[in-house]
Amino acid sequence: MKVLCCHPSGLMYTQIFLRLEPLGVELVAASARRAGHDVRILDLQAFQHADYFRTVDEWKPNVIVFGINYLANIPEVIDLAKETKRRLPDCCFFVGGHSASFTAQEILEHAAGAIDCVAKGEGEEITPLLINAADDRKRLHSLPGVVTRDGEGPPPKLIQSLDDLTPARDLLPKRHKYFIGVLDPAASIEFTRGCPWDCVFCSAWTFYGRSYRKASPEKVAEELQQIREPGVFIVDDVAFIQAEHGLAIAHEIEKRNIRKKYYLETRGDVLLRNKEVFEYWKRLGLEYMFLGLEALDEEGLTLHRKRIKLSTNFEALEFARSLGIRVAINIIADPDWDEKRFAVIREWAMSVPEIVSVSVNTPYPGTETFLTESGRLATRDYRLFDIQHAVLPTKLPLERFYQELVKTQQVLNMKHLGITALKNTALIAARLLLKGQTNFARMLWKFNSVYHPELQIADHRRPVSYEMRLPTPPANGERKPSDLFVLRPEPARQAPPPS
Ligand code: B12
Ligand code: SF4
Repeated sequence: MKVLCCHPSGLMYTQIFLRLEPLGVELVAASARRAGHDVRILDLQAFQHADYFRTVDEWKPNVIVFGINYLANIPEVIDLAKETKRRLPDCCFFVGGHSASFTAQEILEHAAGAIDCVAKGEGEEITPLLINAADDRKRLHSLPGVVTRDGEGPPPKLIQSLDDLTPARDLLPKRHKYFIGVLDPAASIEFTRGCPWDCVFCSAWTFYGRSYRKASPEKVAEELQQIREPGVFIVDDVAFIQAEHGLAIAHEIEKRNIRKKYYLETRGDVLLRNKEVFEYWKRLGLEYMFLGLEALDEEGLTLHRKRIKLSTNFEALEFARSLGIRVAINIIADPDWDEKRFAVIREWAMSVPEIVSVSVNTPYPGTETFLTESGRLATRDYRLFDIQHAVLPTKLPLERFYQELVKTQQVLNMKHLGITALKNTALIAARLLLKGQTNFARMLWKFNSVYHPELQIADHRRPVSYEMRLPTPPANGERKPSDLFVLRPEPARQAPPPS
């Protein structure tokens, strides 16, 4: 069978700061290829819709799979499915991925028959079974995790091992398009899957049922050895939770003399607990680190259930500085912030050397806040659920809120493009341009054309074709966090609760 594996377009964030290879779609493609199919990948972060339809018209795939990790991409994929079925009525159109798993029923309803099924959970083992059922679509909803308009199969299962499959990086065209800041070009890699914490605004832990799994250090090192890009983005939610795993990977890398520059995301408490791991990784090429600080007060941290003290976060920043690692941090802006609150954040952010970004508190399906806050939603337009728009009522008039938000983002962006920074930045940009890498240089002057209060407001005024479904109250009136889980590991595979 001819199988086309796709990732939808990039959101606001990817137009400026980074664009990364779609690892999940590459794994799905690898499993289809291993099953003997003729597979192509098309990533709409790097291609246009016109390219997609050209492939559909000319290559005529039997099966198209889309990975939807981001809610904001749901309307785009539904519209693509409808047009695909108009051009190629016999083709099977399957959808999976993080956000699709939390919204399977409603996606199928909106698509009105254009999407044959949504597969919840991990794609590696289910994909070949989906493709096999393409000739007899009535069988689809008997498969684990698969939802069709006719019914739903048994619950999805965790895959046996993270070592079993390598992402089909070789099938991804235009690899030079993927970058994060000065790591241009950059590939991505996964060391572990899942997160043992349970922050109320996050769906990473609910998707994996609070499980935590590791790839073997040998497999990781083998993959790194095959990666051609000099920069590597480690996609783990929280890197190096278990020191021995981080150290074992580091040993393998050193043994094989692999030289790369790395970016990772972790938590302040993990950084402080496993200092030796981060020191080792600094020596191996760890350049950038993202710390999800989220709030600058104890009350905010408690509300987000970050399970960390403010003082720990600040101590972690000190430690990262002492290592000479460039740190990016995120603060969650609440829709009830006023001018004063934004000003406090700007002042603080200007006083620290880190790269600070601000996102907007967004309750989305799969999170606990979606259950508690969705009654207050000011919009149910999926496209606005990208944590850059306000979907809850703002205390300030919406225009004022966006003016403050964008002003804050602008100030923080300029902070890194100040005179000295600009000089260094220009040198880096020139070096990359000489190598033919233009992503970083382009990003430098694009900010104002993407982040603008009027553009944000205009996004709210677009006609809405598909509206997000609100959660239904539980049958017995009681809700447990595990009701949110997509994957439900046996207790033995669940991660121990964080201390
Ligand atoms: C790496 C990452 C990124 C990377 C992007 C990677 C990429 N190009 O896809 C970067 C840093 C760019 C990023 C940015 C953003 N991210 Co992000 N990101 C992640 C993260 C940490 C891991 C994703 C990943 O690569 N995992 C590893 C791969 C192997 O897994 P996977 O992609 O999920 O694929 C598996 C399954 O989903 C499934 N699958 C996937 N596709 C398909 C298709 C079919 C047919 C089937 C059957 C199965 C299937 O099988 C795969 C293998 O098991 C997740 C959290 C998480 N743990 O999932 C958040 C997450 C997906 N991101 C999130 C958010 C909010 C964002 C941003 C909007 C943030 C922002 N500041 O703007 C932006 C949007 C960027 C955009 N796409 O335009 C949210 C999603 C929220 C939502 N519901 O929409 C998540 C869940 C994090 C969270 N805290 O809740 N992100
Ligand atoms: S620690 Fe990070 S990945 Fe884990 S639940 Fe909290 S925000 Fe999500």
